[in-house]
Amino acid sequence: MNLLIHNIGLLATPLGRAARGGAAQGDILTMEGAYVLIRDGRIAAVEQGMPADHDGDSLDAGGRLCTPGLVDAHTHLVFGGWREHELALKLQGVPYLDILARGGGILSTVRATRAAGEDELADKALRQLQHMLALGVTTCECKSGYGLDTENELKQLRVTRTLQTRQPITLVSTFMGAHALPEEYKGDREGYIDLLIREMLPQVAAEGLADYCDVFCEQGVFSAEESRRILTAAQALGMGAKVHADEVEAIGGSRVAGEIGAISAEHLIAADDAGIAALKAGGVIACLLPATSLYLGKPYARARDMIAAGVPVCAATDFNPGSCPGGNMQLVMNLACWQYRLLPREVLTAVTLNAAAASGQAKETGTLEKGKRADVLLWDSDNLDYIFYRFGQNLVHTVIKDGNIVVKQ
Ligand code: IZC
Ligand code: ZN
Repeated sequence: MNLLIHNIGLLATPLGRAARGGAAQGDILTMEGAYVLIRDGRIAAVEQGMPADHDGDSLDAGGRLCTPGLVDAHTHLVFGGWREHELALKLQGVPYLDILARGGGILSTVRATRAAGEDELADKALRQLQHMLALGVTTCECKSGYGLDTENELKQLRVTRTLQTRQPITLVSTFMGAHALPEEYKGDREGYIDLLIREMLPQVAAEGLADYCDVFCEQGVFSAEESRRILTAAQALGMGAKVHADEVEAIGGSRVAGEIGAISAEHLIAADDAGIAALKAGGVIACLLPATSLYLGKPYARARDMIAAGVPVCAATDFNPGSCPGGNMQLVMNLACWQYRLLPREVLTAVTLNAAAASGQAKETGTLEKGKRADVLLWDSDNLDYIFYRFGQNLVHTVIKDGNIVVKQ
C-alpha cells in the first residue's frame, strides 16, 4: 500500500541512523511545504512540493507540523495491579526506597503480577498501548521485572511478545529480572543472582524473549559489582545492556554502564561529573525520565551538562505503577524543555532518533528518511515550538505507523 502525505506546513526531523550528542543533538532538518511518500510501509521520499506522479492513497496534512513518531525508550509496561494504596505514604514523605524495604513498592507489584494470568496482563497493557499510540508513540521499550522468578519473568516477556501481534506499536523487549531481590531470597542475594545468571538469562536468550537486559543498580537493590556481573552475563548471551543508574543514589551505575559499553543508562538524577564522563567514554546514551522526577518530587537530571559533555540524551516516560503511573510522552517533552532547559529541537532528537538508538531501532525508525519505517505524526500545529509550549492536552492529530493511518483525531 502506498500513501502520499502532502501539504505539510513544516516537516521537522533529526537525520541519521545513530544517536546524536553534543551540538549535533539540536541539528534537525526543517522543510516547509513538504510531502512524504510511503511505499510498502517504508518512507520512499521526503521532498518539497508534490511528486511528479503518485499511485495510491493521499492524505492532505492541511499545513500541519509533521515529525517522526515518538519512541518511548523506557517503560515497565506489563504488570498486575496498581499502587494507589501507597499514595498517602508518599504524600506523607515516606521515601520510595523505604517503601520497597518494607516489602511494598516493586514487591507489591510482584505479588499482583505473579497472581495475574497472561490474558489479564495482556489486556491491561494493551489498553495502555492504545493510549500511548493516540499520544504519538510508535515504538516502545518494555521491561519485565515484576515476576522475579523464572516462570513469572518468562510470563511477562511472553505477554510482551503476544502484544506485538495485537497492536501496531513496535515493541522492544528488555529482561529486568534484577529489578529487586524477591522476598523468598531475602538474606540470600547470591542465590538470586545465581538464579538470574544460570537459569533465567539462558532461558530468556534461548527463547529469544528479550533484546536487552537491565538492572536496578541502586542503594539497597543491586550493587555496582552485582550489576556488572549480571549484565556481562547477559552480554555473553548476545543481549545488550541497560542500567537503572543513579536514580536515587550514585553508587557507580553510570561507571559500570560506561565500562561495559551499555547501550543506555537510565534516570541519572544523581549522576556526578565522573559518571557523566564515564557515559561519554563508553558511548552510552543517557535515557532521562523527567516525569519520574516530577512524580517523586526529586531533582531533575543534569541534561544540559550531559549535552555539553557530548553524551546523547534521550527522554522517556518510565511508565510503571510506582514512580510514574502515567505514560505521556508529550508531558515528557514539556518537562524536558522546562526542567532540563533543552531546546525544542534538542528534545525532538531526544524523543525520536536518540530514543530509537537507545532501543536499538535507529536504523529502522526515529527520523523521516528514505528507507526507514513510515512512522509519522501530524500535529495540531504549524510550527515546532508550539507543541512544546502547550501542555496537558493531546496535540497529536494523526498517527501513521508502518505506512498505515492508525489514529486520526
Ligand atoms: O515499580 O517502582 N524505579 N523501578 C526502578 C521502578 C522505579 C518501577 C517501580
Ligand atoms: Zn525504570
